[in-house]
Amino acid sequence: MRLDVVSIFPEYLAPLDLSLIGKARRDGLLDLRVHDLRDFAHDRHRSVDDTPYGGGAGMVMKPQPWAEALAHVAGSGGEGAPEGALEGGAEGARPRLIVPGPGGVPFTQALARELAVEPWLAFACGRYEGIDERVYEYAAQDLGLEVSVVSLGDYVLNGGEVAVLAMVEAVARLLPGVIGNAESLVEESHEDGLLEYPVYTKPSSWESAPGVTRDVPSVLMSGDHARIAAWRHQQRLERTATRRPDLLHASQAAPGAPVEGALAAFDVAVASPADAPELLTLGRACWVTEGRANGSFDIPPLVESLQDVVDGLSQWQTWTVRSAGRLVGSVRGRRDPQDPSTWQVGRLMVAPDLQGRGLGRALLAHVEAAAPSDTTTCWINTGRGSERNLRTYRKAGYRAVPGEGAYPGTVDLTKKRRRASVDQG
Ligand code: JCQ
Repeated sequence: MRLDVVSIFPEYLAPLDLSLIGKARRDGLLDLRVHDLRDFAHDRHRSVDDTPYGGGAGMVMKPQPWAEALAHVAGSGGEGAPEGALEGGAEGARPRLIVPGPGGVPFTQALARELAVEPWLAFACGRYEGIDERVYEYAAQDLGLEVSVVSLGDYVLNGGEVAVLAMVEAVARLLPGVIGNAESLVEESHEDGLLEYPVYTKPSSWESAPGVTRDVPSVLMSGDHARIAAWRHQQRLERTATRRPDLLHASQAAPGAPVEGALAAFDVAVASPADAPELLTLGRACWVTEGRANGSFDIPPLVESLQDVVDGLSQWQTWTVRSAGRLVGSVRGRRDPQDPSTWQVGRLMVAPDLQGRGLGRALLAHVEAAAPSDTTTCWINTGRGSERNLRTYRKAGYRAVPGEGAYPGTVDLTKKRRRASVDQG
């Protein structure tokens, strides 16, 4: 992935040389380039700010240095990128522009996942009272960039640099290979809408002061894995209720998507790598029917490995549907890496014993509702012989694309999205 950062304090970004992010850069997984905005200010004092029209406190960042800096970054797609660092295809490539600011859309784990599948991101660090509004128009209209103002939270910083450090770390750690141990991405807060349970390590009895011992909760020493799982889940619920009651509302559990009628009786959550084994198993159970209907069992969900499922979770936004803890359905969506205007839907599955109750249709609506507002098309693929799926998709407004689908023996179906709103601050 390529990352460009423009700032008047390039030294502020020095921490990105450290730790796992620094290693990812040295390993060639991250091509991170920091630019000094003042290099694009040509007056004697290299000034980047001026007083606001209309009056008011403070200073505003001038349009000209920003326009030149962004044009310089956006026009540098072809050069210097190590092999594979810019998967988007060098020449016509354009970065997605992120401008940290208190007036932006919230930065969430879901947005981090969305950004992690982009080949190229550029960050513009504002200061003072902000950047002249015409810079945003210029970046979008003249440079052809998708511009998103993004907020870390409801507080004010002196500039965007610290926000960029946080966003780059949250995005880069999702890239394959940046965190060596894929297990580290398992069971994390904000992946399924609940805060994490408390953790303990040795010693089991710790003398925190002379004569004062603090013990690890005995359930964790019991070796009873079912009891441990139940205790941890209870801890997560209690913590979430105390610290983040806002997360307990259903609409927050699966960001961006209302839970459709048929799903109301089920628990819908964002999938985490901990769900991978069950997803693999449910996929096998569901796609055997497809294999039979299409005369071939050589189809991805039937032949993929557990690792493939884990990898899929970092490339796609995946949702799980559970009934009393049992995984009974799933679906996933992502921006088409080849065509960012398309929202790809995949692995739509419902446990065989619960099919025919509208769950599949509801899951389809759920993943469609999570499509980024700037995507114009929903895309799905199924076997030519999968008549039941084809009927469901037709009913949902999908039409077959003439010719062979993405895989031999399959058909692609697309549906135009109704444009909701534009997510620019
Ligand atoms: C980010 N929450 C707060 C400060 C101006 C774009 O112009 C400006 C940007 C900043 C930095 O961002 C924040 C922030 N998330 O303050 C001033």
